[in-house]
Amino acid sequence: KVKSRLDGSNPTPLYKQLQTLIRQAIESGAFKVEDALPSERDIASELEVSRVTVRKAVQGLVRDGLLVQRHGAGTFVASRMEQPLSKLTSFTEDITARGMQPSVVWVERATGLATPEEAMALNLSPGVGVSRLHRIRCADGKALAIELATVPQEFLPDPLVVEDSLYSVLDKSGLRPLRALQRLRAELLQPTQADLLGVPVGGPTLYIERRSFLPDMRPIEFTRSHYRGDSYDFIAELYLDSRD
Ligand code: 16G
Repeated sequence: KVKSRLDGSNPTPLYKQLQTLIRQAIESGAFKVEDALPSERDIASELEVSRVTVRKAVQGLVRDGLLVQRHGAGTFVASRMEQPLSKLTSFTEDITARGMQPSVVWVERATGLATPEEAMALNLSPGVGVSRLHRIRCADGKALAIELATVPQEFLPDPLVVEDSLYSVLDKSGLRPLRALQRLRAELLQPTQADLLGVPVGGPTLYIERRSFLPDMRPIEFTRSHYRGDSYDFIAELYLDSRD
């Protein structure tokens, strides 16, 4: 029984122990996406802890994006984001399409000289000027990804003109990417990244690299992103090759 697993003599605060229990219940599938959590009062009496403890635990998990609170309805297990892999859309478009509010926290917005990796990815000579946009991408205030976009300075002379959406700025100059190559791999969050996303160090992340091209095939963007592994599902539709 759950009760025996909250331990007042344990140096870990009770609300943290409760958070661990709820996380485990979600991970094990005992609580599923969109399931309602029992009421604060029921959890408190079931586990013999104060309602203050329950509230504190729940509030922390809401901040982490694991639970959502709906006024008058209660607390629910948050659904994960589903992101199609085959559409060349921008973060701003993806989030807006879900009825959420995108926002940006800037880490850095500056020009510099292309690193060997960037030069290779963008097919530039090493040392050519680039604009870099390093930012945290959020939806309804929750940090979902860290993104470092590198664009040849030729196409984006002043990175400060990008206030929220890179693609809308490029679009206005007739530079909307038409095609992209994307690579995904699993990584563990490093301390700085975990800090920026506000999640525990060593948590899962999907590292995504996107190279985008203009209609004339010139590379326009090399973007390295870390998406929260606990919040994102990337989905794709597959077809059998036609064999005629
Ligand atoms: C997405 C793209 C990123 C692009 C950004 C533009 C992935 C993995 N990455 O985050 O390459 O730079 O959208 O979004 O999908 P924005 O127009 O909102 O700045």
